[in-house]
This record gives sequence, C-alpha cells and structure tokens, in this order.
Amino acid sequence: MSDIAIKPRIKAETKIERPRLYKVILHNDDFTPREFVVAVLMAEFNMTDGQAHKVMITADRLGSCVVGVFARDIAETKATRATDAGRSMGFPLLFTTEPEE
Ligand code: TYC
Repeated sequence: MSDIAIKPRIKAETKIERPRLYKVILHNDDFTPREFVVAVLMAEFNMTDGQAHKVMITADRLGSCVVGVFARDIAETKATRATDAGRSMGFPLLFTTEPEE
C-alpha cells in the first residue's frame, strides 16, 4: 500500500444569481390627457420632455410601451406612484410591472 495520502479536493461552488429586473409598462387609455402622461413620465422617470413624448406617443399608437427597467422594488414603487398620480386627478392612467425574460 502506498503511504501517499490523497486529500479529496472538494470545492464549494457558490452560484450567485443576479436579481431579476422588472419592466415598467405604460398602458394607453382614451381619457388621460397626453400632456399629463408626459408630465408624469418626466416627474417619475426623470425623462426629458422629448423622451417622455416619444414614450407617450408609442403607448398611444401601440397600446403600451416599456418605460424602463429597474430592480423589482424600484419598478413597483415607480409604477404605483405614477398610477396614483393619474388616479388623484381622476384619470385611468395605468403603469404595470413585469419581470424581464
Ligand atoms: N390616448 C390618450 C389621449 O389620446 C393619451 C395617452 C397616451 C394616454 C398614452 C395614456 O399611456 C397613455 N388622450
């Protein structure tokens, strides 16, 4: 028998997964004034007037538009605050979140 001791080399492997990101989606409706949508996008998502206008027009034409991608709690907070801004004025403006693939 050999005297050579063979040490098992077992390396602990720690897999760290990146937290999922969430899209905030703006939905079109027939009642919220365009200027109000633009103002909410600028205030809540730090967009310029030009960026906000493009996003608003895209949602208006296609039915919805991705506003941005954020960590889950940030996406949910922004979507809730932006939706509440519309509701406080009596508008059905809606922002939702969904996980990125
Ligand atoms: N469709 C609305 C109008 O014509 C404007 C609007 C655009 C509302 C985008 C919501 O996500 C929206 N007054």
